Amino acid sequence: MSNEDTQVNETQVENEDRRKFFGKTALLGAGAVAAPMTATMFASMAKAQASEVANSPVIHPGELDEYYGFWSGGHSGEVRILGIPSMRELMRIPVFNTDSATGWGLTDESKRIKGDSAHLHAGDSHHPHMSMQDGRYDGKYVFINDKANTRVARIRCDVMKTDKMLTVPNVQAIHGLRVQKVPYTKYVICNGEFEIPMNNDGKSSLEDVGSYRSLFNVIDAESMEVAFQVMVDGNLDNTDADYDGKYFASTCYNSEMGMNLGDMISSERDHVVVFNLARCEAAVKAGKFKTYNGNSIPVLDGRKGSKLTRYIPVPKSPHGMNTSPNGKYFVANGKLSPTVSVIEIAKLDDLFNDKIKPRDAIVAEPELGLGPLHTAFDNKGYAYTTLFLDSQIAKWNVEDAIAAHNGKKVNYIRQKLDVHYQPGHNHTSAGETRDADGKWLISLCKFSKDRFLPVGPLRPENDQLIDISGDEMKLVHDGPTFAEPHDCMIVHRSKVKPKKLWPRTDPIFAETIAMAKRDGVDVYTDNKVIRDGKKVRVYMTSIAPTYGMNEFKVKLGDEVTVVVTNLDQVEDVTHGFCMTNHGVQMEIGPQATASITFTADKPGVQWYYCNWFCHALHMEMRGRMLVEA
Ligand code: CUK
Ligand code: CUA
Repeated sequence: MSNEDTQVNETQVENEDRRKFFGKTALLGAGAVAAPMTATMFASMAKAQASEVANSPVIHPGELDEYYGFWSGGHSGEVRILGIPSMRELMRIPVFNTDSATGWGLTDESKRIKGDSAHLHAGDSHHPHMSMQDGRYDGKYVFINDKANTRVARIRCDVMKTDKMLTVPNVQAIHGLRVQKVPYTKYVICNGEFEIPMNNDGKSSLEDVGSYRSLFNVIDAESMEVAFQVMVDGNLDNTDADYDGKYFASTCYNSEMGMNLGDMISSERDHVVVFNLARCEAAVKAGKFKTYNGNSIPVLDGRKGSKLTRYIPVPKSPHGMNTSPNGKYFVANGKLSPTVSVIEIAKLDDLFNDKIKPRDAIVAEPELGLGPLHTAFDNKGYAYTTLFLDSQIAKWNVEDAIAAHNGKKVNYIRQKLDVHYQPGHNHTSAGETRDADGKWLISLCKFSKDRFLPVGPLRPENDQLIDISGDEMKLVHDGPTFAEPHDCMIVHRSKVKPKKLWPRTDPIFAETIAMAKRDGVDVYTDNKVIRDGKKVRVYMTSIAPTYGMNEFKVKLGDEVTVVVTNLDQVEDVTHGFCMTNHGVQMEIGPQATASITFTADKPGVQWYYCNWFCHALHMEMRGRMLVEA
């Protein structure tokens, strides 16, 4: 018996088992009888199984995923980490929301990070994007916008916690957000979507919509301060950066500056604004800017006719903006137009030097289907565009689309795959970097309808995993998610190196430890109560399964700050601190210090307990706050 025969026979055994299963189902269903399998059918099935092994979404128990997926949590305000391709949710990173499990938004450390917006408990996160070195993820930070409250936050990927947050002045509703890719992420770029009067102080005319402006924002990635802003014509939607460190491009969907739907979509064309980074930086240096609203942020004038920007007309109401990973093209997605507009980045120098007209930078405008919103890329010259209205993803060849634009008779569309349903963003593995590998595509579908068990009028979204390693896209997984992933990105696991324990010198709680020092407390050895007028600071350690302090006494009405330092050195041993009936709870990771402040407004015995299961005696890990009236 030849090797091949053996293989076929083994496959045959497997397939015969499967056939019984399928056969029975089929019989129950439609009374159909399974056709006998031929040797060719077996061989092709074996081949199909082999190719599935090469790019399999199946991650067996105990196995690890190849990629980290960073997911926007939409109006939940958070960011989530998924394993790809299993689509298992690995972690949630609270950002703009308040989180009961970790105490994000409740602890003193998180309030310090949230800064002037610490009192806000809601957010709308859309676009998570990782910092880069030379067009490749560097594993350092993930940045995310908050459309609802005009914020940008930074997540530190060594601990997967938010460490900076900024409310962006002079604008309203930060929407599109990306990072500078080359030479490195010096800047985070983002769009102020909703146009408002400059000096929005209620003193100038609110009716004069001609004075409303939308600004492009350039934020220093390290300091998380606004480096400068650029005033534009029209309002801005999505954005992306090139691979040369020269240009940023944003879509504009309301060049009319309409204040209602009819007016917003009245003209046939809107535009893409291209920003020239070197010229903008030079203008800031030369002091060619104005300031508004009483702050000192340089605002450059990039309206039509400016040297800093160029306006490329495209069919009306474009939405997504995506740079191809070979660095050649910006793709603006049509939304109301069935087309996408392909801008050749190499032509932008000539455009800025007035050697060509804006529309000359467009090298293709392929018609893909209804409602193109976002485009992702592989490493083989293919683009994948979500069609919101058609509920499909169109796979198309970029160079063929350019050839067609030049009059050649070629079909640039390779395949349309049904997705379920109404996709917004999509994303390929490492597809927004030079490392695009053409293995996986995610389609973030806004509606799941019939794809899952019904759970009431509110349904989950459906994040679908598609294998793009072969010639044809293959849908391999339906993933229900809660409100509402707008965007995601997929990072190879080799790029991310999270810590197992907190460094005791971590800046996230450095101020808390400094406070302890001022109180003469060593948080690693001491368990002490410090009274400071009506303020009481309670310092305690924790080591499974006990706190360093079993009881402490305060007076009714005291402002109590509890500082817990987790001395456990075993990875994954996180403790919690919960004061019953006070809305007080937080996470204390191994070797971390965390603090929370509340008013002791209930007399008598108030138990505190550990709410992260840490030990066989976890239930016993508790103590009493004795509140004297
Ligand atoms: S947006 Cu939501 S589907 Cu905020 Cu990037 Cu396009
Ligand atoms: Cu410590 Cu549970």
